[in-house]
Amino acid sequence: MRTTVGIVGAGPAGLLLARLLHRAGIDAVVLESRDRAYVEQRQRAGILEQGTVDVLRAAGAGGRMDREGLRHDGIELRHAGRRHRIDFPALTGGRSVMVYAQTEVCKDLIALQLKEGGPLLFGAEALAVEGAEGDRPRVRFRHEGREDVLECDYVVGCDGFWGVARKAVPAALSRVFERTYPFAWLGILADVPPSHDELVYARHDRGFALLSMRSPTVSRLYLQVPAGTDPAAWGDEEIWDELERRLETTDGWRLRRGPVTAKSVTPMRSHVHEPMRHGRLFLAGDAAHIVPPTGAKGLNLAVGDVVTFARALVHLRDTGSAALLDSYGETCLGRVWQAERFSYDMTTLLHRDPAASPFEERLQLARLERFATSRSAAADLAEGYTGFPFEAAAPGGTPRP
Ligand code: RFL
Ligand code: PHB
Repeated sequence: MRTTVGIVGAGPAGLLLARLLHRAGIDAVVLESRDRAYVEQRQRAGILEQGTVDVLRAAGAGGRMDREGLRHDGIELRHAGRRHRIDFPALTGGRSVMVYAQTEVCKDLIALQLKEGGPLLFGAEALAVEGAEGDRPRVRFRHEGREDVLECDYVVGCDGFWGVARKAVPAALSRVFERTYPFAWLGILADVPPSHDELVYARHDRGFALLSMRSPTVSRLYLQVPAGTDPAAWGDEEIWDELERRLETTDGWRLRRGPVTAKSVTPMRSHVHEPMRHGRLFLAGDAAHIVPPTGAKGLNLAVGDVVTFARALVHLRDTGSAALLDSYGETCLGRVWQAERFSYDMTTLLHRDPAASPFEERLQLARLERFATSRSAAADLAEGYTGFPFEAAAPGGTPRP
């Protein structure tokens, strides 16, 4: 098999990249190790930044998102029983976010790819990326019990944190920047209308809690739990009781309970692999970087990476200049590190660190108080949450998608 761009992984990064390249008239083949149902059901992100929404629309993949997604103009911060709303449009000159689940983004992109795009092979596991330093990089993969080779001009590793693409960067050239946290998130999906019309991020002495949603009838909620917690150790009523305690306010707000339809535990990690490019291999999304979910940034970063790659390749085709491809890593990493900083700040602002000293706990409360009293502190949070514009990180004012 031969193609221009070999894409490893059909998560949001790989699927959107395939769509952007198809629209630009560039051939690509997507290899995905899991089956379609698994990829479409995997519960993950829920928040799309304004820039992500714009990119999906421009790629002709925004129809259902615009019909079913929920535009959110703010979030609520809670602590000590009090609530403080962060008003995004007022603080950012009109920006907002969209609640539209990653599962739905993936379903929409898969349907488009199968209908209009190039090959997307499910059950095709990449075994290794080879020859990245030369002109003809290859992906060795296994599909339907047979080993095969995909020959490419470029390979983009969109295969997530546990993928194989990153391993093709020689260890001597790789640098990893990492932090793990002593806590995780226990997440549930529940068939009950959300108890608030915007997301609620709560800091409590017993730990962090998040109220989110998937639709007007489905709630998504999270609890901070110790790292390594077994989700089966938590009964449904126990989860609701704990959510109620941590989300409680002094003004009579009530949490609605309903049947729990899914339960899982997500570890928390910050991780950046540099460089994001080695020869003709480019890393994108979780394959190159992980953020803790408190900032709702992971999917949006993946989108930023593949937009940068697609633009750079189109620029090369149209002008003969490889300048944008050469600056791919630098362009992406500027935005990645801003998102790492924001996600770290949100995480340390809202979680209860079992090792924190009383001094550090007082500082955490003082940081929270700032959002209620300082417009510039609130504006900084709103800017980070609604997203760092894709073009701001690009050298020389790169054109929009
Ligand atoms: P993915 O989604 O992990 O997709 C990688 C794909 O590659 C496949 N794969 C392979 N295919 C072929 N050969 C191999 N050898 C392969 N190895 C792996 C995998 O099967 C998979 O299909 O990475 P991608 O595309 O970079 O997308 C990243 C996002 O999924 C991730 O950053 C977000 O889900 C993170 N995240 C959130 N991001 C947000 O922007 N907003 C949020 O609100 C948000 N909430 C979350 C989150 C992640 C969470 N978890 C579970 C980690 C909430 C949670 C709880
Ligand atoms: C979600 O709805 O899954 C979600 C929302 C916001 C976050 C993380 C996850 O920060």
